[in-house]
Amino acid sequence: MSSTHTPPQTMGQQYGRRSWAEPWKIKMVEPIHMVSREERARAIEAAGYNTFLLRSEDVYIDLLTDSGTSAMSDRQWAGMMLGDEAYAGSRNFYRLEEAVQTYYGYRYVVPTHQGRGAEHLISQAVIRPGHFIPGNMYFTTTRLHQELAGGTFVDVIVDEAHDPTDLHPFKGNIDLDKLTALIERVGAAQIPYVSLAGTVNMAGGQPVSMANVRAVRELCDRHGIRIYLDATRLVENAFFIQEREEGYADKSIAAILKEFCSFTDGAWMSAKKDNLVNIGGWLAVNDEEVFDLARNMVVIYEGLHTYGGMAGRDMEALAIGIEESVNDDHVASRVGQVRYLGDLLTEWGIPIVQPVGGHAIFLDAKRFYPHMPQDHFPAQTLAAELYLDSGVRSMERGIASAGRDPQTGENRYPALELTRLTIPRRVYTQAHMDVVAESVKAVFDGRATTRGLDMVYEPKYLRFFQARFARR
Ligand code: P61
Repeated sequence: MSSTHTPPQTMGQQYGRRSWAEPWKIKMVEPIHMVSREERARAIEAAGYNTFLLRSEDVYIDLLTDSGTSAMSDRQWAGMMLGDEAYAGSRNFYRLEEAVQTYYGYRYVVPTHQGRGAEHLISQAVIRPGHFIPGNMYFTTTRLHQELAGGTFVDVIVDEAHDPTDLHPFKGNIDLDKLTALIERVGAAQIPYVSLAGTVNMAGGQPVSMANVRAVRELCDRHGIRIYLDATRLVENAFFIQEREEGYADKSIAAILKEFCSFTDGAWMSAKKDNLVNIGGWLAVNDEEVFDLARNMVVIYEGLHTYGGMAGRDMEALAIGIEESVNDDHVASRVGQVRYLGDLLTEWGIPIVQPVGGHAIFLDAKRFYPHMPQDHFPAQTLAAELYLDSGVRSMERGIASAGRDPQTGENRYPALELTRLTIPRRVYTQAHMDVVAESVKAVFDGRATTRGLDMVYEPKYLRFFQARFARR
């Protein structure tokens, strides 16, 4: 890996033209269906106005998530044929282990079936009842695993992250004063690790700067606190560092990724995002004792420590996916496509989280529906309206996702009430983005008469996945 590097330029950039294109061509297609307005109305009502409960057959353009929805490359599909389905010691595991060590730089690797499997292992391995876990904004599954292990999550992200209009280039940064205040209040011994995510999903896919992770490392070193990273979308984070942080323009995504990881003690990964596979995950750490614990626990919850819930062929596709994911051209076009949609919506005056992040456009439902109280689920309503308008499926990221405080049982009222249009990697074209943009515009134009929802069924854990709603 060379230390300096000139990111490749598209034909458009080489000649100063406006055009750009994806760095791939399509070899296989999957038909998608247009559904009529009557069918959509029936489907969303049957789904209790929850887009997680729609059948994908009833969806036209699926922007529910970028998780497990990537198109694999021809090389990955070829790799699927090289699966070594041995129960123990599959050669594909060693390929995966080597890929994680090479590109992320950690010493020990434990495979898991997906991200939350790895969150479970790290949380159970190092959190004890009464512990506090500071982090740069919560993520639903991450926080729940920390709570189930007896910990309390404390948000220490910079204030700018909670303001969808603030243009700070690194809204995922940790606020060092907030972290210091927590250390002084509860004592370093009560903090097993800092939970650092790059990029920050719930904040709108916002990045963390290299300067910030370096400073967090220095602070944690002074207090003997570890840093564990949610590396799920760290490749996209590396792109923003390359683009925005001084001294990184001529460094490759791969070099930036590895440097970032070098400031942390380990990471958990939902490989279903950056790593370009439909299923998979891993936990990687430098500490032998933590590794030993996690490797022992993985056999209880996931599978033997050389497959962790994945088939051999899945691990092969993942090893190849890791390598492909750090390709500069790929990352630039991936974030570029998200930005293309964001720029259209911005031009049309539609309120979205700014700056546009790495994996999704987040519509600001509070400003979309200023007449709607948060208890009427504006972001959930907006997701239902978008589906109704065009069969585009999005996801609520607001009060339903935030859930209840485990101590008081009261609803949490997050500052951000967002509807996420999440772009799968290498799947949709610019024409699909145009359809989405026009649909958002149509829903925006009809916003004044839109009424909210009531929650009529509420599961105990991660309620947003299975909750049901009715029109008010
Ligand atoms: C997503 F509505 N994300 O964004 P797993 N860390 C991070 C994630 O984004 C993540 C996981 C850990 C999903 C799927 C999903 O509330 C939800 O492989 C930053 O999904 O187990 C997953 O990784 C967990 C959607 C998860 C949700 C939780 O769409």
